[in-house]
Amino acid sequence: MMHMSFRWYGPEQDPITLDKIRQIGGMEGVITALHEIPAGEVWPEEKVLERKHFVEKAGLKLMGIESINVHEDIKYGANTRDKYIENYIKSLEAVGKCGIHLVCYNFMPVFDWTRTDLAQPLEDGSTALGYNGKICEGLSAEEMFDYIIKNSNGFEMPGWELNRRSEITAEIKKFAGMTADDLRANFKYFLDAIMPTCEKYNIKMGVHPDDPAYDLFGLPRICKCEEDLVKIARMNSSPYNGFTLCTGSLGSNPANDIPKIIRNKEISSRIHFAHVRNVKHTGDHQFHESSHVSREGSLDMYEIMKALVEVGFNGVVRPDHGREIWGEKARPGYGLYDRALGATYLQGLEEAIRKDKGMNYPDNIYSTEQSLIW
Ligand code: DNO
Ligand code: MN
Repeated sequence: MMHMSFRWYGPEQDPITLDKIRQIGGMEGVITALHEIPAGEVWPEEKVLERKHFVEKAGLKLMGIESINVHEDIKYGANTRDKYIENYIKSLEAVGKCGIHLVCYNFMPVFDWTRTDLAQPLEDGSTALGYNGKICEGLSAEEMFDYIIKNSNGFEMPGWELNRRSEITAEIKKFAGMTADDLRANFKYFLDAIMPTCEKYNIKMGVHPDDPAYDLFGLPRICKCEEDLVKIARMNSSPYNGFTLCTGSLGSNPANDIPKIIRNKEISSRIHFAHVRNVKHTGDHQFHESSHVSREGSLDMYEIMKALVEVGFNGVVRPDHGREIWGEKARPGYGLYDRALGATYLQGLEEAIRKDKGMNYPDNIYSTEQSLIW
């Protein structure tokens, strides 16, 4: 069975407390990161251990890291990359020594995910993250910054922090002329360097898809579709080289058939982590996030969960972004309530699918027999 988790930004940065997360039905643990450590710097083992103990004291497990961010020089292939890769390896060692066996990361140049609206009002009175390509794809990145700042209710989107505005044009220019194949070569260089450490410490790496799953600001993107994922799988044959299957990110492009991607034999065995959420397409390069429920979005969550069960995915799963509901003022996409509803809905789907197939479904998530096998 899958193991349900919840993203948590840590004691200083997340207004949601662990005791609340602990009360979500079926919740086994959290996915977290040392967000205060900038990309490129080494994660101290004692800091990781401290976070792990903090989580465990609340009766939860620390089930994985999201993310150890990859320094831009590694993506760019700069001369300095070896130093940053060495630091990345040291961070992996720290995580591994603490008994954490899952790391989610991404290889998107310059940005993490991009949205044009962090609080798009929906008909039911909730708000959700939205994206309108007509706005974003007509603006320069600096103009986009100004647009987001005006429309984000004072919240920041990761990668779009105010203090990055002045450097963003220069960062994008650096990548000008880089092709997707150039970026792939840099990705392979990185994977080849880190895989021996992942094998030694049993750390499964799950690269997160680009979001939205198409090119932006002329930057190369290499994790957008089935073909891209297959290319990544072939870059390094280690089973530790794998994916964070994020249905909402891949699903931002209606051309992506998610159950088919999950069933692809070169991909399925490498799914190390699943982010399961729904999106509603409203036009070409236009969507907003929705509740996790199938009929509220454009993705069939039953088919997605069925595909995950059928390929034997028994790893860590989490609801991804949620709407803001019931008046909650939260970090955009990461409120408590809607993600909690998502987590129980996904468990309901999995339970029904497994029982219907006569597969076992443990009656106690804490029994050692059913605990996560790394
Ligand atoms: C969006 C989120 C991402 C993710 C990072 C991983 O779907 O899951 O922000 O955390 O891209 O590095
Ligand atoms: Mn995701």
